This record gives sequence, C-alpha cells and structure tokens, in this order.
Amino acid sequence: MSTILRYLTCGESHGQGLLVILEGIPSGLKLERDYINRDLMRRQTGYGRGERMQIERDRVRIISGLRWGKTLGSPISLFIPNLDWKNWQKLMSPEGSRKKDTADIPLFTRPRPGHADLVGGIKYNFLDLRNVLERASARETAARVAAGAVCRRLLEEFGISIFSRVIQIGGEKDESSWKDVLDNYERIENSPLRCMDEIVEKKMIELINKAKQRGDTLGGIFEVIALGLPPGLGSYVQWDLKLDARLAFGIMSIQAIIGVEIGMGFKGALHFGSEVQDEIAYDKERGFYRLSNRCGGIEGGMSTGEPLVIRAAMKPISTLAKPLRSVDILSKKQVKAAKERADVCAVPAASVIGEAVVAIEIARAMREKFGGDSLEEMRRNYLSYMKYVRER
Ligand code: EPS
Repeated sequence: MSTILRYLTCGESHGQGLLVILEGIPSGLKLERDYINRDLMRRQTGYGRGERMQIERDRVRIISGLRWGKTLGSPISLFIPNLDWKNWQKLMSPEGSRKKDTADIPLFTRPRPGHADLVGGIKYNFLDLRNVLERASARETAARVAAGAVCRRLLEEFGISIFSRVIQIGGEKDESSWKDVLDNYERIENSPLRCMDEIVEKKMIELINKAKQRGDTLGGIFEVIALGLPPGLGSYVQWDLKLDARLAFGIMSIQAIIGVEIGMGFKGALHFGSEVQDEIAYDKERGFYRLSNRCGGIEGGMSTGEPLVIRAAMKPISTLAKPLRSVDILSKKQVKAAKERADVCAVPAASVIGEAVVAIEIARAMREKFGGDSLEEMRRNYLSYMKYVRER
C-alpha cells in the first residue's frame, strides 16, 4: 500500500490523551483547530452513548506541522487530552509500580467475550487485562477522527465532500436511498441517531432504551458517501492499490466493525449481471458517465467519478451491564465477565469515524495520483489531469 500519506495513533483510553502523527499533507493548506474540533465533537454525540462522553470535551492541540494557520509539509502531530485522566493518574501512571500506588485496586482478570481482553492478554503475557483494553478501546478513534479532519480539509480544496448517516440499529432499518441524503443532511446532522427517517429513528431509540433496560447493547449499519472524486483514484494493476480494498481495510480497522459493502454490495450477488452493472453514456458537457451507480463509485479498484457509497456493519459493543459467562484468568473459575462503564449503542459515532477513515484513504489516493510538495503543485497536477479527462 502506498505510504505517501501515513499516520500512527498512540494513547490509552484512560491515559493522558491521544496522539496522532500524520505525514504526507502538502504545504500551504489552511487549517484551523476548530475545523478539527468540529468532527471531534460530532464523534462524541449520538443517543446511546455512555457516561464517559459526559466527562470528555474532545478538543485538539496542534503540536507540530503548522505555522500561522498553514501546513508546512512536515509531520502534523495532534494531541487530544483525556479529561478523565485526572481520575486515573495512579492506575494508568507510566511510572512507579503497582504495589506502591494501587495495591488495593483489583486486577482486571475477567475477560469480556467479544473484546480483545482474553487473546490480547495471552498474546502480550499480561495478567492485568487492563493493559489490553486500554489500547483496544474505541477511544483510539478520536485520534483517527482528528487525522481524518485534516484529510477532509485537503479534499475540500479539490471539491470532494464526505457525508454519513445511520441506516440500521439492531432490527430497525431506514429504507431511504443514499440519493436523498444531501437534501436531508441538516436533519441527519441534528438528529439524535444521525438517521434520515424520523419515524424509524423513534423506533431505534425505543430499541436502545430496551437494550439499556436489559443491560444489553446494540450494533447497526452506517453509510458513508463521498462526492466529487475524480475518475481513476486507486488502480487495477496491483492488489494493494485497489481503492475498494483500501477503503474496506480502513473501515474494517474501526473497532467493532464486522462487515463492509460498496454500492449494491451483498445485494448484487442476488441479481442478474444486467441488473447490477452500470451502463455507460457520454455527453459533451459531462464526458463519460454512468446511467446508474449500483457499483457505488468504484469499478476495477478505481473511482469512476460517480458518488462513492460505502456501508459498514458494527456489532454490538461487548461490554455488557448484564455480563456474559467468562473465566477468571487467575483462578480459572467460571465467572461473569467484568463490567466496565460503556456505551449501549455507538453506531452514530462509528459513522463519523467512518467518514474520517474514508477521508484518509481518499486523501492518500489523491496524494498518490497528483503528488506535489505544495498544495499549489498538487492543484496544478490535478487541474491538468481533469482537463485531459474532459477533453478525451
Ligand atoms: C470511548 C471511550 C470509552 C468507551 C468506549 C469508547 O470510555 P470508557 O471506557 O472510559 O467508558 O466509552 O470504548 C469502547 C466501546 C470499548 O469497548 O472500549 C470513546 O471515546 O469513544
């Protein structure tokens, strides 16, 4: 996979904060802290979120890579402090030792089915599974949303915009089409579940209430739509250059995601070929275009120039208020899994995280295709390619 744009996240859920280092953004891009904060705040919302979101006010500190509001082309590092850190300083201290500071606090030894706890503990040889869960936690996604916001800012310069919405929570499904998302985006942004259909949303809320009463959790499906992609991002020539594969990798790497589909996705497997492919047309103004967009904007691992439509399924969060059976890793006795404070449903947050990883992958493909060390140089290359595409 191309490394022209890459990033690394660091940080534990209850440590001092989350850090992301993003390399490969060209120089000369205007960027404001509040632009990143907007997406961080969006990630914190959604009906069904837990108490942690009452504590945190995710705001970014720009550590490097910018001067006077513009990128320098050097690595950008962003830090999001954890406000909850003040309550965890002893238990999560990078220094000292357990005996002195926290001997009275029991180890986390009852792994939650579905979480990284058990396998992570075996793999890294930990007896305290907190060492696993602190990093496996979906809190890490705050760092990815920050990096995604920088990529979104870059994409804006090329007329690319990214949207998302929730289409399913448990068995409750919004059947509306992605084609209506833009016209209803204000409602989606201001609704408790990022859902387009108000009536379905009410049912979803009831279902979340029911899950909470049961001490249970819920997953669902979200959709990310990206508009304005030029044709030809990604490539068919090598497996790890294919844009659909790279998007799926990014989305699958989000905690609790268990499936990805693009365009018609799994439904495409149920139909005849003539009902699945998108017929090609041409007119002088638009150049080549498709008469439909069932493929979701990607053919042969490359963007077609039509809207990118990608959906992801999230499993219910594995921390249950009414825990499932587990085994204590020290006593080997059958016990109930540990209870941690957690969300009942975090699908709306996952949809915002989905936007971020899609922004990162599209930005990477744009950097690969149009290169340039400065934004101006990248733009010149882009405009020249777009002129060629139009005149073909
Ligand atoms: C999260 C913060 C975490 C969890 C959640 C996501 O905070 P805490 O563990 O203190 O409640 O709410 O993490 C998980 C779903 C998980 O499985 O670890 C966040 O900032 O998104």
